[in-house]
Amino acid sequence: MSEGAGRKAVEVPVHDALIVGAGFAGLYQLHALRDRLGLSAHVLEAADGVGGTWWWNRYPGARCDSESHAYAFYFSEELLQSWEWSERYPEQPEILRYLNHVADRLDLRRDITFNARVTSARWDAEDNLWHVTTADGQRWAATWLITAVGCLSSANIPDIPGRDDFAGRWVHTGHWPHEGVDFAGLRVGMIGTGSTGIQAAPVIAGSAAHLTVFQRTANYSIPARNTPLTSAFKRWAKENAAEIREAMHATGNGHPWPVSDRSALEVDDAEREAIFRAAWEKGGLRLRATFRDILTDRRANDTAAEFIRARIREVVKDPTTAAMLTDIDHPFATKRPPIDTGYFETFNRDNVTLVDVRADPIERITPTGIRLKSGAEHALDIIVFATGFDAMTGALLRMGITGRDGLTLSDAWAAGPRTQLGLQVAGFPNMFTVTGPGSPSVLTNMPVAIEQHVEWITDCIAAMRARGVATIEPTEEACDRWVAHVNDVANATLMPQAGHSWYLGANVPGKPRVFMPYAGGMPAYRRVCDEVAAAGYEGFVTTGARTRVTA
Ligand code: N01
Repeated sequence: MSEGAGRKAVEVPVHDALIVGAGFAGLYQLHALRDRLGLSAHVLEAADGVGGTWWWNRYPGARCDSESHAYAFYFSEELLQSWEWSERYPEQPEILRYLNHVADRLDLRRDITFNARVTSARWDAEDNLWHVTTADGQRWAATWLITAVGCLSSANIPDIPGRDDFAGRWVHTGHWPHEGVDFAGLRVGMIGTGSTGIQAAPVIAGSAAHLTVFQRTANYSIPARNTPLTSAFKRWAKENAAEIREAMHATGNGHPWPVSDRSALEVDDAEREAIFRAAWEKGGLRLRATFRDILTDRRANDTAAEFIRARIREVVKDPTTAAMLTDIDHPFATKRPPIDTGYFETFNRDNVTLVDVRADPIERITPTGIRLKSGAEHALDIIVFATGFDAMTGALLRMGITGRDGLTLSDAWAAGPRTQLGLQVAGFPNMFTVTGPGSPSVLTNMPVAIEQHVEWITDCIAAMRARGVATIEPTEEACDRWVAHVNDVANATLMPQAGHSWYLGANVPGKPRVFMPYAGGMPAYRRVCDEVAAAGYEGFVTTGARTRVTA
């Protein structure tokens, strides 16, 4: 490939667009730019296959909490009709097969370089190009840089003293060994009781000699009630794809069911109980949608929280363990609510122990296990860190991004992420962040948020090219306004009340505490994005005439 006329010589492949990441977001972004706009677009992917989060998270029990018929691309009738999910919630290997199917059907692999971890991306204002370097020293350049790195892809491995002295093995769920881990005969310690730990514990307990779960914060969880899909349901989903898409676009969280418009406080106790019970029996995330005010009114939330605590007490036989599991310090769904298959039942097994490390914190990892502050020792052969991610900003900050006038993304975000619509950052021309901080992303069924972002970005690039624009970036004022709005919207909910939440960055020591996702829901967000574009990209500045790049 060569640079365009009038450019200074650069001995690197020059593309119109470089996309970082080959998960849902990167795959669709490549297709949209290459096949709709006819651009030279290329994906750099750190892993050796497509799949993003589903390539990395292979821990036992890994399964999505969106229902499979909604956890898919809806932009392509051909993709919808050519794929069939087998279960109500798709398991990690099946999602990986789906994304490989997408890559094959859309012929995407030829424009993806695997094993290419981006270590630096630097904006050069002289040639209006992003200069990108990968870990192997290879260099790349492009007019547009689109990060599609996922919100939950940078593992959070707590720096517990003594970790490296442990004589056994330790693994993080987000970097699960591809060959799997055989727990047979082993004493396993698992740290973390978020969505991941709650999915993994029952499966690990099934084969380990003993599982010790180290719980810092007790968590709500709702039975998933996973089941194979019937052929009638599969047929219904295919025949009604347009209606399902419409339903997903109509709800704040992008799932294909409506949120009730009733208050939990306007019905009597018996009716409320019956509604919660029906949602509990149905399983999954719908319990959050039973009443409109569960996330906005503490008294309404308490009714749901108490309902779930009562179910946990019914399941867990040992009263001390039940007390630890129900001693939950935050309102329901203010942290991402897990769904499970037999999580609370797991604590009735003889080979499972729950340890409260809020009451008695982990002091250190010793060569033979974990020692608590009280001096209690837990002998272990293997430690599983189900400790989550440096969410939403971690993967972006690790890429070594430097924008205009040497401004690094780390400096620009020193006090927390600042974006316009979660899409662009002031000082970083022509860089887009798919499902970036400040967008609904993790508060939604992700493919819905991803499709909207990819389409907005694609339309924006098309508009800039049509106008002969060289660069586009948001103004500082627009970013300030959006960050203030994101905060206002979050503060109108109960979500900031969950002290340890990764939504707030509070799970990573030293990370600024800022509520990162946009809690106003997809329809409102989509409307704002559309209005901004219709107003000629209000809040963004564009510069100069664009020099055309030929790949
Ligand atoms: O991570 P988490 P996750 N000492 O951050 C604990 C998505 N997801 O991987 O709460 C002791 O939620 C931490 O304790 P605390 C979903 O969006 C989806 O489970 O900070 N404990 C917490 O218990 C989800 O929300 C699916 O006090 C420590 C746990 O580790 C997101 O990914 C499945 C600790 C981390 O929980 C992340 O979930 C899986 C320490 N030093 C994941 N550090 C589905 O779709 C952390 N913890 C179903």
